[in-house]
Amino acid sequence: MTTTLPELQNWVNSVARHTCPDNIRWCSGSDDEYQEFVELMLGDGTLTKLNDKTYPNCYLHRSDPDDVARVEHLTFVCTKNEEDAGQNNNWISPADGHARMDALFDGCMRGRTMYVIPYCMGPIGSRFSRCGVEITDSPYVVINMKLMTRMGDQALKRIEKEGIFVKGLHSTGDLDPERRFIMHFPDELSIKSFGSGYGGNALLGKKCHALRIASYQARQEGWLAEHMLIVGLESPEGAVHYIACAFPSACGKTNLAMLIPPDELHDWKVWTLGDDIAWLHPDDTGKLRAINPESGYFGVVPGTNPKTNKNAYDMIMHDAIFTNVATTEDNEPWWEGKQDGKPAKDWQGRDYDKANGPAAHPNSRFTVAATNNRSYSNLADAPEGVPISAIVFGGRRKHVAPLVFEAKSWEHGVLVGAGTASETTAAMVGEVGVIRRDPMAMKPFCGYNFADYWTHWLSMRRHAKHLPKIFHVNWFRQNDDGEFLWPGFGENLRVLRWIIERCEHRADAEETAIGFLPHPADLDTVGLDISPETMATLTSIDSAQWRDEMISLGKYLKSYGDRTPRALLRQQEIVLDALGEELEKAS
Ligand code: OXD
Ligand code: MN
Repeated sequence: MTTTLPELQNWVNSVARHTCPDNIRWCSGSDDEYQEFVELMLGDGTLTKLNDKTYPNCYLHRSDPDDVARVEHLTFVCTKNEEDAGQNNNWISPADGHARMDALFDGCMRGRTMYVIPYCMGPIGSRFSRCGVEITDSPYVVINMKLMTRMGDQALKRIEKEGIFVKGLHSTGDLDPERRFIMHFPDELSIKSFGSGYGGNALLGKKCHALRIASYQARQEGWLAEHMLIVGLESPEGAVHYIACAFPSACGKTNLAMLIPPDELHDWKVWTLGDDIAWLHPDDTGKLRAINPESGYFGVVPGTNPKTNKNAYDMIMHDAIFTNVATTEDNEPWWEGKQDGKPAKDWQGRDYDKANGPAAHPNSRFTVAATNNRSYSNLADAPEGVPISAIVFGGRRKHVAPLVFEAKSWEHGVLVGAGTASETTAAMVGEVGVIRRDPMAMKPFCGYNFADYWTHWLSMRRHAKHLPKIFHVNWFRQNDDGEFLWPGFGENLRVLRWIIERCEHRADAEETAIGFLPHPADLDTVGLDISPETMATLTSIDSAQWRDEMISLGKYLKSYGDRTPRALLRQQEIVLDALGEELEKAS
């Protein structure tokens, strides 16, 4: 198979001349092809079959021990002007970026097969979807892309019709961390990634295309490409609200997207549209509609069990790829928090020894098709997407941030999003548990200057008349003994219920300097073992702490210089003034 599109054919030819593969394989995306690549990898040991009785069609891949997470410090946005990439990105000029990458790619596929993967991010028939082609020398990438995107013949047809596609070039190289870079050329709609075979570094449709390149395009075209899950909540009366939630990596997006209602709310239904990325477009009526550009989940495995996420636990028991988990004596996958079985081999394939640390890598992952999920919504395939009632930001905060609050306006909500901060997790290379600002949970993924990004968010007012309400949640508040104050997981539906009832103007709240907070009685806590004192802590703020928070946010926003939108700084001043008044009244 080749293509009728000269631009694509010429690009493939020129990459082949440069990288010198032994073979070129155009991927059709068929099930037979998936099986063929699985067999190939079983043959060369890059995949092993897991227990076929208990985990049918499940496979384990062990990555290089130095290649286990996204590498933000090696990720670059190559805009013409450095300022356009912003201090939130590493920058190098397009010419230098290409030169550095081209030197790495020179002859790198000798002895290997080059796979050409046409893919579509979003439903094939949707005007909101965008296509790309990834060229890679990794069959592991091909089988993951098959689960994560609409890949193959149908995507190629669309690309040939449209003539526009993102060019993603990837090679695992020699996996030397010293020779590893991920570079984005947004003006050329192209990506070059070398030296890693892991997740977002290698599956170029995900973070590189659907967030970094797409956010850049979205700004030019008046829409938003965001690091958000999309979930539908159906009340017992049958009303469905869709909400989009932006939390940093490994902060529970997958769990929230497929939440199981607690017993007390058993007559509610939860529908999963997506667990990681949302593309939000204004529609003709002035509402924001969301599609999930992905068609699968690449989720963090540790902690998944029937209590935390039964839907995920069940969906990864068949037709799943595991990366860097441990295995049991019976060759089942095993991870910390599984609450069943025990490890025999660790994620590196060594006999398990506690002294070597966790059995499964903390950033070990599953890859599954979204249709494996019991709560999958068919609307994930709807070309027009779903209307969004609320946008929810959140982070992992031990202190300061209450359980939930509502922004007072869109502009204030943009400030709330820009102020998102969270403790770092194992999803990225670096220290874990340090608080860092992660505006809109897009710190690693915004493909241009954050200041321009906030301006763009504020400008959505011009593009959509009926914008959703904006909220902020924090499931991770702790007491002085380090215990979580809120039970989380399925119980989070109680908070989401308040959110949608606020959207319907049915729930009460108290206006404070930072936004509207529920009174404890506004949240349904029936059946929860939670004291009134704890509820009071979760639903109130410490004005002095918030004043510090706002001062530090103001400094952060101003660190982006003249480009920081005045309207955003104005919002920060309004909150700061209101906090000052609150403190004065209290003294
Ligand atoms: C992810 C991430 O893999 O955000 O989704 O790191
Ligand atoms: Mn993510």
